[in-house]
Amino acid sequence: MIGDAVHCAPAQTPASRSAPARPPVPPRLTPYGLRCEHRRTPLGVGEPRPLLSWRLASARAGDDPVAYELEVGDWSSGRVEDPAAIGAVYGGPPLLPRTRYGWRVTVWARDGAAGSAESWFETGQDVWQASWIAHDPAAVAHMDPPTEGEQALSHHGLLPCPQLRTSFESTAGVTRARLLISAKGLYEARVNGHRVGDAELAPGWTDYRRRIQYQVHDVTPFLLDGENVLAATVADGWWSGFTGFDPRRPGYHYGRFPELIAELHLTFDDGSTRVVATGEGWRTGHGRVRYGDLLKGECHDARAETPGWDLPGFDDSSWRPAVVTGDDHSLLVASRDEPVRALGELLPISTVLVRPGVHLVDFGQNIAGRVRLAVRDQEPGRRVTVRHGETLDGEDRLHTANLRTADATDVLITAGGVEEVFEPRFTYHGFRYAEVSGLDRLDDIRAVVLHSDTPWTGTFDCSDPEVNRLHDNIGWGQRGNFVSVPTDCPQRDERLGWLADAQVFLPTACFNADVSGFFSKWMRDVVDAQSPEGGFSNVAPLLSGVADEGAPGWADAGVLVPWHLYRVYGDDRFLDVDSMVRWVDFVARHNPDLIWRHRTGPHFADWLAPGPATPREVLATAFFHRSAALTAEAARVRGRHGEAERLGALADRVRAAFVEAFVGDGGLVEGDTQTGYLLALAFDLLTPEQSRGAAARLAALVEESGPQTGFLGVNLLCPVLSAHGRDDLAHALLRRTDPPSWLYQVRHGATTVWERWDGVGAPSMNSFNHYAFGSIGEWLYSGVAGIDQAPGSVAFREVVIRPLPGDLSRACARYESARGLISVSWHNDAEGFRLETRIPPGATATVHLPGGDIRRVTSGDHIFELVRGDKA
Ligand code: RAM
Repeated sequence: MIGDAVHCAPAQTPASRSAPARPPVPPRLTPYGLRCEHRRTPLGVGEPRPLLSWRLASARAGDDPVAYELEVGDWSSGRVEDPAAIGAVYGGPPLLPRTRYGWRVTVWARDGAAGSAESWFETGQDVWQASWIAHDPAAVAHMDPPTEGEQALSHHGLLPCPQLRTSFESTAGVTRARLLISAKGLYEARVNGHRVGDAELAPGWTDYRRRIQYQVHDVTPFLLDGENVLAATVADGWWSGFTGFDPRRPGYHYGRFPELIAELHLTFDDGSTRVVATGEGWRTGHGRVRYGDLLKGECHDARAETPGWDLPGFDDSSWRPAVVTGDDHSLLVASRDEPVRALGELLPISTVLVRPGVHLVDFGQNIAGRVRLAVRDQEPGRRVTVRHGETLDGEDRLHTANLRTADATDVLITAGGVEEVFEPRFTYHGFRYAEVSGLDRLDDIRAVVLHSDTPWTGTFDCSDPEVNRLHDNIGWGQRGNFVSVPTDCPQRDERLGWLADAQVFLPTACFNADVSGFFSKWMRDVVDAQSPEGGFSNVAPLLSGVADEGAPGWADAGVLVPWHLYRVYGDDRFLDVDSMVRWVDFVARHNPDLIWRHRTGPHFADWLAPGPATPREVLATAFFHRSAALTAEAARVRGRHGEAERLGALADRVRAAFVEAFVGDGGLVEGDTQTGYLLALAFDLLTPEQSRGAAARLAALVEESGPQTGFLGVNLLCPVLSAHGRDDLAHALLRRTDPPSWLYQVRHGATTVWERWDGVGAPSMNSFNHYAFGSIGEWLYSGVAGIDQAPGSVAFREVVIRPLPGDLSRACARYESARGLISVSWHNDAEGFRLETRIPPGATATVHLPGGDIRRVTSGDHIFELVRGDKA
């Protein structure tokens, strides 16, 4: 008997606030999941001609769209015959600033039936009137003698977090209030005592020397008749705090002290308007946050609390005037991404008193975030310390050697009283364990999960619980490392936007979550970091002290990432052809014989490969070819045919140079390493005959020693093996439990993916939450479950369903693609194979059944059964 199809469970943690609940499948063709610039109902859209997009659903098979109409305010696109469309760029008159636009999309099916859906967005502004303000840092020493608690702390020269406030009179009848706000540093804003918005670590990280994002918040419900207060606390953040591994600060990376800029726009019921802006007249003082730093941690002295400071009636006469630091608005841009948010909470799985007054708490999951705890009935002045670690030394001590100089220590000095709740606001840590000292009793503690809000789009489940745990670990690694920028790791003094890590993990990330907005912002960071000569960097945002000339496979992310985003989301504006061309021309200019030897930056080679080293020029030249070929494709898509031809020809010449220099008889690639073969095969550098030889040699190497790749080959291992007919080997790798392997980590208690295959390395270079090796996640969806798209397809218009069961008995995956839901659920046993799949409207699919049977299907639900054995 073949069992019923199993339906994948929804994602296990609330991974987004910006995602609506999935609607039931409508009986007829209907658009849903409407987005403006890849975000749901965004406030503060900066794009003059925003992209408006939608997904499609229908309960009827073959209920495909033929045309759409977009209406925005009074403008209409008219009926546009385009069966492929899932979005269009606004084409009406210039949009007004700070204005809400309702929009509607109508989609017609083949039989003339129409379905429509509505949404809205609000524009931001280009013209500002506010000034940047700050607490005068020179005055801090005089005004705030260190408290007792601070003296006991080593706080690395970090200063108290300034509170800034202004009050203003208003009348009743505010119909609309919008706060446009940003900071050099981090801000948390308040209106009449209410916390504004739910963004954490806002305004996020960019290279602040080039671009500073602002956010817009709806604060209409908070306005009062009479006196009102607009207030904010600011912290150093990435701007002037400890950032990355170079501890020089302040003033080394970006700035010296935090600054705030804000405009509160009020609209009254009589149509009049008023703006309250940062500038002269603001007051500033300090409160409970004695310092807040991303790496060192945060210290609150609850005795220094200034009750009511964010409410009307507070006497701020002892506060100082805020200093106006400038009027330059040229770097302010509207946010392109959803902010970091608190998107889940974990209760401890164990709390143990390990020494008097010291509790060790295990949250059971390695995350990025922070701890919130309640402190009851304490005398004033008690010091409660929370330290964080990913693993333990022995049974009862945090392992902190891998944090390097990130103290990851939060401190509360209690004020006394019935109950105090402590949660830091301007820091985050990578941890599974917390050590809390200073309390005899610990009964209310949780871990708050923070990450950039990227709506979760993928679920995967199969018959091997260890593979499922691996999939979960990959997802947790994604959450913990998508914190404003895609970071390498969330725990140590690094947390940088390394380009290769992002490049190899991106295809996995795109299945797990809708990362279009997140990467639309980060690609701006990547282009901001491009050198005047055209070189992409190693990290983005750029900061001082990190070699900025990009290495092969790192810098190439400037081409590989936008190309993949275009293919997944169908938005060709990801293809910034100018920046891509400048990159390829840069490499070509410095390497006239087309072997990439010069200007390779710090050439990280195949980073952390356990096996024999892949020759550097093999790696580099393979990436050179890949970047040239994809840039040619991108130019073609954007109608830049001259560039397309020129770079296509260059790519051909690089391929020829590669083969000439590095490929021997039978497809042997110089160095004879797994990554050498993987790159040559995946990047299409070989003739069919050479490919056969190379694939056979790759398979032999994998059989001999398991995975031997570092960061630059790991994402290709299983996809290339299965593309060359060795899904048996790909499965063997997936299920392998000896080191190096993915399940070795799972068997050894991993809850995220480790920096090193075996978790063994110099303590200072041994992160337990590094997603690069988690890039096998893509193949769980595209290989094991079998959801992929055809080579020339964009936004899953031509779906490929090709499950690779191996010896698993079942798997299922659901993927909310840019076009709509794609799902697969299959069972495999001695008696037969049964597959259920859903294809979204507007797509067709090729279904590859085990045994070689290939079927073409329309959109809709389909079931296939292969009966084996006696029943055949
Ligand atoms: C390490 C980072 C990152 C890697 C670079 C080369 O320090 O952790 O993962 O891309 O170096």
